[in-house]
Amino acid sequence: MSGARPIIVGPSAGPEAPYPPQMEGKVIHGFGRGSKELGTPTANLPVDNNLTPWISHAESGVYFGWASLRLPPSHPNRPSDAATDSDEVSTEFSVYPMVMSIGYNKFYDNKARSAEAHVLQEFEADFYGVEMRLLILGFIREEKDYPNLEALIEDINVDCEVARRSLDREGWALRETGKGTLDGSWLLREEK
Ligand code: ADP
Ligand code: RBF
Ligand code: MG
Repeated sequence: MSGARPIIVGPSAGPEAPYPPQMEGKVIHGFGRGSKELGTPTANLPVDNNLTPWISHAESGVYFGWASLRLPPSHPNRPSDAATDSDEVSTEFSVYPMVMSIGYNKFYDNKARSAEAHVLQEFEADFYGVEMRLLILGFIREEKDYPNLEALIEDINVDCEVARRSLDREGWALRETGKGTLDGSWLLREEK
């Protein structure tokens, strides 16, 4: 047992320095270990120390924040009012809460660092290759090793709940959604 964990993290007024770092890229295939079967699929982004210098010295662990996806018109979960250009390319990002893991997946003893985000929303289809942006607002816990898969899943489920509750406060909401004060304009910017 890992003992009781806080159900909310970060000050209620909103994220504190050094947050928010950000990263973006096209969703790649991960290790295919079936996080989806565990109930928490994770959209993996390439880790590039040149594009995101902060990541090389970020603590390995679980982070949370807002994600945006530029879902193509063919994707079943694309908002119906989203615009497309003449080539049927999506020009709009949609925003979702997310929880993510940055690290070596101690449980699996990976040699390369990975960054993978579980978007807190159900999707009816995969979105490999889609552009994803992550605005990282806070740290939940350090990366751990586990005696078994069930213990890892249990902690991941708590992480999702902590992320949801922590983001569900005015100081952590995005101005763009009309609910908060945080600047999330980068998540929606339309440059290609
Ligand atoms: P992989 O090892 O290739 O990353 P996963 O089992 O982690 O495989 O599944 C990840 C894929 O599942 C993502 O790339 C995305 O296309 C899809 N997916 C569906 N729902 C979600 C979600 N809520 N959050 C993240 N990815 C999701
Ligand atoms: N892997 C670990 O080895 N240790 C962890 O503490 C850990 N925490 C995670 C927390 C969250 C919210 C998520 C989405 C993943 C986490 N992982 C962790 C990564 C997990 O091992 C990985 O998603 C699966 O191995 C599939 O690649
Ligand atoms: Mg994954």
